[in-house]
Amino acid sequence: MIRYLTAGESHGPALVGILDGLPAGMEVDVEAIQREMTARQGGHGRGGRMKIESDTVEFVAGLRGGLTLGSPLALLVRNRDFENVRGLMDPLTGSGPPITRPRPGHADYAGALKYRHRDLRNVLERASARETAMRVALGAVARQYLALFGTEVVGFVRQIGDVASQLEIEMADLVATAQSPVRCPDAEASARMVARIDRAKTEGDTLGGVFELRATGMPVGIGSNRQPLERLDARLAASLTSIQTVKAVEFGSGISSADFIGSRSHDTFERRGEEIGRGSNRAGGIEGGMSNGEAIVVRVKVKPIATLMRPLASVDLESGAEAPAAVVRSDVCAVPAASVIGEAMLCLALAEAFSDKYGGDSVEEVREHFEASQAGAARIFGRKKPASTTS
Ligand code: EPS
Repeated sequence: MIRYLTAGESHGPALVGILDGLPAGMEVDVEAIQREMTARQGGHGRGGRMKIESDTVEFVAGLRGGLTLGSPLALLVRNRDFENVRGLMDPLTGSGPPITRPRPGHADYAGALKYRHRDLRNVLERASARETAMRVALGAVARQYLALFGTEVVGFVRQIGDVASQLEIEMADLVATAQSPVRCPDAEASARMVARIDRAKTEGDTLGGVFELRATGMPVGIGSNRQPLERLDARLAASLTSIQTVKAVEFGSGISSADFIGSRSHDTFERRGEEIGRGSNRAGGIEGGMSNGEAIVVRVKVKPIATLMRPLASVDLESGAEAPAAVVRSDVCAVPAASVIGEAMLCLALAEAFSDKYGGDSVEEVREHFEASQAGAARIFGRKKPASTTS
């Protein structure tokens, strides 16, 4: 069983992550993890913090000579900004003037009441999306685990504010995505998104948007219909909505399928030689809470960041008087970064679900489970593997 935990405050000494349940003998490519960490830091619309940080992952347990030991993997990412704010955030001596005016849309208000914090900094430090640097590191390891068994995850930005790209997801090119300042492979839309972010910045406002994720090569039958929360779509939705600012996820043509009649909603079966294929992939690769062998396609909707340079109306929790919300350093738009985090969270959730079915103590053992299961299905259904319409 793969599981993980993270800890760390935005301006504390470091972010910490533990990834438990990976098999022994897996080669970890640290440079590949680093590339994803760097991608998360980028994107037009980021604020001043990313000029301070240079997120670097350090392994402190579970790895020897670049191979997993089968023991928990422990990772560390230091916050460079900690040295600049040591007086404020030192674990033993940190203190400072309290923040008391909650930002609408942020964790500030609910967190203050929940934990009985008089200083909103005690809430926002953990709520901050800074924590996602560790998620990306953990997700990058999960991606390497999935890749051993043929699953690949890609993501790109589909929309920023009211500027959308109509690009087909199958056409989303990895190189073009990486080259775009907003991780949108549609060059024309990408330029308009950059201009839209610049305008929002001038106006002291922020922007949300939409990113899209696609996982190919997932074998049939990952997830389960046995219990409600074992369903793969439930697990992926939980993982993706756990990302700060995410407000909605859609599998395949999920939202528009509510408008269709049944005969136009479902993906027909057809014979393709010895294999069984599908006429379309409106289900987004998941039926009955299980992967069906098609590409898993998820669209994720992100609200605008809650910290506005022209702050919204709020109430000072100390004095009780109406006052504008607190203004702290933030980003204008973090949708490009969110798409990198989304890939990581999809990898983590898929790796968890994959290991529930095929898990083992060593990579060899997982491979034996995986290959035996594939061979068993081929024997029973007389075909090698399902044909895919979308990969
Ligand atoms: C972030 C770090 C944060 C913010 C941003 C994302 O750093 P700081 O608060 O020091 O500027 O830039 O977080 C938020 C938008 C938020 O609401 O907390 C990061 O590492 O991604």
